[in-house]
Amino acid sequence: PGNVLPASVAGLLLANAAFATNPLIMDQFTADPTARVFEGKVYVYPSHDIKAPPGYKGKPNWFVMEDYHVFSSENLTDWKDHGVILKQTEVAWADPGAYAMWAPDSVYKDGKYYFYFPAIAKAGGFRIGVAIADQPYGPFKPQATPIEGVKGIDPSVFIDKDGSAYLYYSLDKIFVAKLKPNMREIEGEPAVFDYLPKKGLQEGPFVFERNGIYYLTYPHVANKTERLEYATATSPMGPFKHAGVILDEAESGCWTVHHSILDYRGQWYLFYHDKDLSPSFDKNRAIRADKLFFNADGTIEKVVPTLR
Ligand code: FUB
Repeated sequence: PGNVLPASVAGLLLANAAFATNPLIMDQFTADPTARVFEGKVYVYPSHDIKAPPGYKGKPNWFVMEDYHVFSSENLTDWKDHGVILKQTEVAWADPGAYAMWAPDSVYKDGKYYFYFPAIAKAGGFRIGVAIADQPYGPFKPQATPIEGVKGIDPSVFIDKDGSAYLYYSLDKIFVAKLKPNMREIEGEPAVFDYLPKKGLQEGPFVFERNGIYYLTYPHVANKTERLEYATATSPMGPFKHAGVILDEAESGCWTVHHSILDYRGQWYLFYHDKDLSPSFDKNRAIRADKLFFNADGTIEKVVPTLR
């Protein structure tokens, strides 16, 4: 019919209209958003801050997290909550009273969705687990054991154009390990990016590629709280060279700035969090998204945070 726009034009208009209404999720606390494009939609895998439940015996005034939800959207404004995709009590190796389901990631490879998450093991210490699903919204089935040879938090997986997958994570420094094709084991020993700042770099690495440049982005405490910085390389294993600041320290004083970056319908976005729904307690956070722009030489312009 004459009054229907061709799909290509409609897609272009939608891409230009796509914007985020911050914070993205209003009915629960969310943090550490990893956003991915699956099946033409944006799926966000955040961690889920909650108030300490009765009987909680962990560190007071700290992060309390017992499960994960996933949210999807086509316009970054209307979000569908797909509900709980994984709980600490479903993970055989995790301490069910630790409430430490920290920042996760999810990637797609060869027909399966792989969800990577940290948790405190029954044997002690942070380990990283993998749960596998046929759909981006689960149900995710956790593996019986955490990834062998990996101790740390904040897993983030980058799959290169040749299909090779790399696991980045933190334990006071940023580590990288190549994943085997089964996506559940690493090849050899993890390597450490020990040439990045020695102090104040303890969590939240994220890697993406654009025009042959590999970007390693990470929170760094250069002053009082975390700000978002990045380094670039010609290989996903580095060496990475510091290249600038993407997001300044939050004016709100929120200490953490866990994030992810993605290209959705031709526009790049930074997903991050602040404490919009809990101004007096920065362990109850709220996820946001804002547009991100590149300069002609591949450097990143500082992101301007917006609310509503
Ligand atoms: O959400 C718990 C921890 O706070 C994350 O793992 C860190 O990246 C920081 O955001």
